[in-house]
Amino acid sequence: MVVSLVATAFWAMLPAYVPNNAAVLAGGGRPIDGGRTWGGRRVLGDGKTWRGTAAGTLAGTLLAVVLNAVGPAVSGALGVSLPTFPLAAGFGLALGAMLGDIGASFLKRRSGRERGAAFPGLDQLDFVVGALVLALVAAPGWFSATFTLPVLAVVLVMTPVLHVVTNVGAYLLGLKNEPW
Ligand code: CTP
Ligand code: K
Ligand code: MG
Repeated sequence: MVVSLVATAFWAMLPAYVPNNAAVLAGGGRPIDGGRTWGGRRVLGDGKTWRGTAAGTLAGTLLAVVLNAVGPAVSGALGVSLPTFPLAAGFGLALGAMLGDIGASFLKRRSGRERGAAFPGLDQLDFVVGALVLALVAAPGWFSATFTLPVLAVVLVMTPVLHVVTNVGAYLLGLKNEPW
């Protein structure tokens, strides 16, 4: 029961977990805000680029396709029934994760935080909220069948933990400038 809940939550959120990490690897080039400022501060900052956003969205969407291919084998091995992703669901999770992160940068700049500054709470959940909202809009039937209340609860507890672990890991590997 618990194994099945955690496995389902993790699997269903994988297309939302990967985009931020793909963006770190692929980031660079033109910032989305084109350098524009608002109220004396950057709208988003140099940390939100077109390339990173496109790469992250593509990576998450492609991962959903791969998960669909290997899902039956993994489901069988674990003895649980893992969700499959309609294309709209994978794309919604991936793009939503990127948009949530971009929205958080917008709020960080408005509150005077420079690029790379931490915003505890927001940093760990921005992309989850974005991913869930866009998945709900893009694939409402799939969303309600997959994200039952217990699965949602596991997602909200598990994601911040995974986020901290992966970001500290990326920092230690020299891939990220800050451990958050
Ligand atoms: N990145 C990107 N495009 C995005 C998200 C991330 O290019 N949409 C890349 C950038 O190189 C960024 C790095 O991934 O610097 C780390 O992402 P993140 O921690 O989200 O950005 P920060 O640089 O910390 O900027 P912010 O304070 O705005 O979050
Ligand atoms: K971030
Ligand atoms: Mg950061």
